[in-house]
Amino acid sequence: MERTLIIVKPDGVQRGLTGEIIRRLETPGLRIVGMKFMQVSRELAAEHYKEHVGRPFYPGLLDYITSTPVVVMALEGPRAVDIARAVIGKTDPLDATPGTIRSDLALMKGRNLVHGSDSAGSAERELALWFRPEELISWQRDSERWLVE
Ligand code: IDP
Ligand code: MG
Repeated sequence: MERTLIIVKPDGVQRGLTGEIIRRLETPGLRIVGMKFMQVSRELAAEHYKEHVGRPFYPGLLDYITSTPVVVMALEGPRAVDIARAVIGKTDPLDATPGTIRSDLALMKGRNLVHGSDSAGSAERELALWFRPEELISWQRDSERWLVE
């Protein structure tokens, strides 16, 4: 089992796509183990996106992610990081495979609706950044044996 951090970015919340995005991630079998609705501080945004400091899009990225509230989730499942990235699609909606969230619902990199951790290491770092340990809840779902062999 693995956990990943998902953010429905401000454009997702503003466009009323929160439910649609959760549905696309939850339906394949990923399980919600943490979720909150929050306004992101500049400090948290900068820490989350620190690998992109110095890139031309970085200031705009911080403005975007801190503009209006987001929904942040921790999802759990086998290979959760890669499964979520597959459902989300490539960074640029034009490169994303049809059927993915970004291909189906977004137009450009700077408004691509959703964040998903890109590796197990990033997931661990990001989950610790966005959630206190007690906000992540381990639980079992009765349908598990029909999703995981
Ligand atoms: P990812 O979200 O697919 O992992 P990253 O390369 O890690 O993509 O970039 C983080 C975020 O920064 C992207 O999701 C997107 O919101 C934004 N971003 C990346 N490249 C650009 C760009 O060229 N223009 C505008 N925004 C960008
Ligand atoms: Mg990334």
